[in-house]
Amino acid sequence: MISLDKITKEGKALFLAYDQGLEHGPTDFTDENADPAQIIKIALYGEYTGVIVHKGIAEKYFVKAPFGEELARKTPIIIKLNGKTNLVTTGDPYSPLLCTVDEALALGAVAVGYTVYVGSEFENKMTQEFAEVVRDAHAKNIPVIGWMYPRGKSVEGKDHKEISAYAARIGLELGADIVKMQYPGDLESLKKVVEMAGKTKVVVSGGAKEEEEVFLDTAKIIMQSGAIGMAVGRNIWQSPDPMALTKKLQEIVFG
Ligand code: FBP
Repeated sequence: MISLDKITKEGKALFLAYDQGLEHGPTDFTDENADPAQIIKIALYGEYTGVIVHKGIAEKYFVKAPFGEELARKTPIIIKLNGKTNLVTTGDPYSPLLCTVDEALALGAVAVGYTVYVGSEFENKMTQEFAEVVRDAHAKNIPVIGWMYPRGKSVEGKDHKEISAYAARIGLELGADIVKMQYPGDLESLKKVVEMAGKTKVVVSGGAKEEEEVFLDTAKIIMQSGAIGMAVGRNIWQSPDPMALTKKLQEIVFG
């Protein structure tokens, strides 16, 4: 078994996701959060168990950290190995591999991530790349987090609650150590996701910004499901007070 010690605390995980600059672009950002250095500060002082970035940010803001490499590196870095923009809106999604496990390791990553769009016509290509990432990372004792997101024409209009459980299972079958899942909408469906993931741990993404109370209520449900935590981005760094919200979330996740 690959150890998750470097990206968990007492078996629980709270990751700060900041790969949206590639995935969504400037529409997600304000003056307060467009600067990656601000996000690193939230991750560091908020004691996140990992911060998720693409290689460019890892290189320019961690290796050459604006406020000291040593300090920045105290937050475990999880490098997202594949990604795509949202500018191409035709056809099914494919997220190409953009960074190797070795490159990620050289940039200080302690874990790597990869998105599989389950149900996409390019699913086979992504499961194959994912399998290669798992092979490579596990040979180097690095945990792999699979973003297992149902997406594409074949799954449009279908019951995503069930497909999410299938997607989590695919993560287990392919060797993911953690699967990062979107909240399927209710506790029972999420429990099914956790059950299907088996010994692969589950973290749940935050999604688009919501009212703080709604977001925290969902976090409580997530922690009742057997998931080990959350990988949240916009709900934190788009908050008017990311540190105060982080504190509330810490209490829910780590109890
Ligand atoms: P959020 O908490 O901001 O939703 O981040 C989670 C995440 O999975 C990111 O890692 C990723 O960039 C984004 O959501 C993908 O969003 P989309 O649903 O648009 O593909």
